[in-house]
Amino acid sequence: MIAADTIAAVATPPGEGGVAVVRISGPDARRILTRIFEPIGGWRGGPCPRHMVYGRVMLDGRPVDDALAVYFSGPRSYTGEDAAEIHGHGGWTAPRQTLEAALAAGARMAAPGEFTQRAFLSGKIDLSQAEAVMDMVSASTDSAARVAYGQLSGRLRRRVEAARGALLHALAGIEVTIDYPEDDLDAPVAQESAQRIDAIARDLEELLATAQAGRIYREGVRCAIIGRPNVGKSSLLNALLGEDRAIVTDTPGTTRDTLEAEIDVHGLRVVVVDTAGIRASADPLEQMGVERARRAVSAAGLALFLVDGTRPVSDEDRALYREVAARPHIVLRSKLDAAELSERAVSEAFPGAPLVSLSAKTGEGLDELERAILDVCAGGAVLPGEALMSNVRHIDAVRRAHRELKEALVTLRSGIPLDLATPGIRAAWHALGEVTGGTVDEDVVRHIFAHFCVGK
Ligand SMILES: Nc1nc2c(ncn2[C@@H]2O[C@H](COP(=O)(O)OP(=O)(O)OP(=O)(O)O)[C@@H](O)[C@H]2O)c(=O)[nH]1
Ligand SMILES: [Mg+2]
Repeated sequence: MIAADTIAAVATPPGEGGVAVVRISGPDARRILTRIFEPIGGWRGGPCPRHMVYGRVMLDGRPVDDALAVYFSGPRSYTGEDAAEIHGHGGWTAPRQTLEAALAAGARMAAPGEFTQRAFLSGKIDLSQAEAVMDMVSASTDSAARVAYGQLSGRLRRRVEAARGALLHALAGIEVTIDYPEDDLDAPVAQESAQRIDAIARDLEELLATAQAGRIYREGVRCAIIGRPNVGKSSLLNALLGEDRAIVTDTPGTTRDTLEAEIDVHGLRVVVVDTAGIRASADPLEQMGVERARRAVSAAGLALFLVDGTRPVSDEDRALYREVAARPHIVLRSKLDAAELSERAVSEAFPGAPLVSLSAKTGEGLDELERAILDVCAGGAVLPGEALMSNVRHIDAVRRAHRELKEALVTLRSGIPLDLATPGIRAAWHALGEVTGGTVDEDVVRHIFAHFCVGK
């Protein structure tokens, strides 16, 4: 599908920087480029695709920047359309003036994600790849970028397209028996189709098996540190961060508000939230802090439940533990350097919970805590090289497809008329199409691209 108008945007982030790129895409890209950019020595027969030229950007008849420009003729461009890029000086002014020149020459300001949306609409990439573009841009750890890159290079697309092709094949086989009922093909076709569908279902199971780790690596995880006052929560946050971010004192009730900071745990993005120590208090300010602490725990993917290693486990510790026991958690015995409380006493008080002993003061046990976080959140997967799926939308679609296929298998194996299995197989084909964008609602597509940044 070819868009009717030509769009332009600054593709690099605003602010001081060496280079900024203005992107132009659409049927008028070539004309706009030749209008606003003067190469040294002139265009001489017009822009040569994929050759960079040095020259000046012109606005209202005067040069506003020295830049490099390149023209791509569709479909050999990012969007699949005619496109151009002008690489000029970074900063607040030059890129804006180049964009202004492009708009004055007839381009329209691009909407967020519109370049990538055009690449999708022209069939250059599928929807899973378009989403991976955004994941690449927002990845904040190497592992998140690695998962995104796998998807960007079409690994998920190929798997899903292969499964869809195989489903169509199976459907065609079944339809033969419907068209030629006299041939009595039901039994052999049912068997063969069941084998095919079974293989596809297994393939989807494989995809789903790595999805949890993939999702965690893409989205990161929130960990709330929770415990009674003075057990060492803020000290733990500082130790994990390697800097004195939170105030630490020996007065119980020091932390009032929640405080969060981001760390990289072997490639997993972890947002650690320090909270106020939980206790009953007459002080309204402290009570607000306690409420926030409780909210932080319910919003977190993992609770780090701290008990003070220098004193016995109290009834208050036990009562507070009941609030976190039902959600993913790790019990931490703090102040290991001065510990009086044995590890055994802690594991007896909180049986079955993963337990780590550590000292924020010496750093002992912090590595073990990081490994425990990985274990609980991502099944210990440090390098998600095989995580093909990371996006909840994809995981949900593949899950539905898998469920439909499992039901179709029951039908195929039970000897009831074969055509009763076809709606389920079709539904699975349709659900998988949502991943690649072949069968997805226009609204969903619009929603996805609306979350992109301008210029991407
Ligand atoms: N020896 C030792 N002392 C520690 C350790 N961690 C914390 N402390 C001390 O324990 C006291 C309380 O530490 P904080 O980190 O403020 O405890 P908290 O749980 O944040 O306390 P509130 O904010 O009041 O709930 C301070 O005097 C710290 O120096 C540790 O690993 N070893
Ligand atoms: Mg504190």
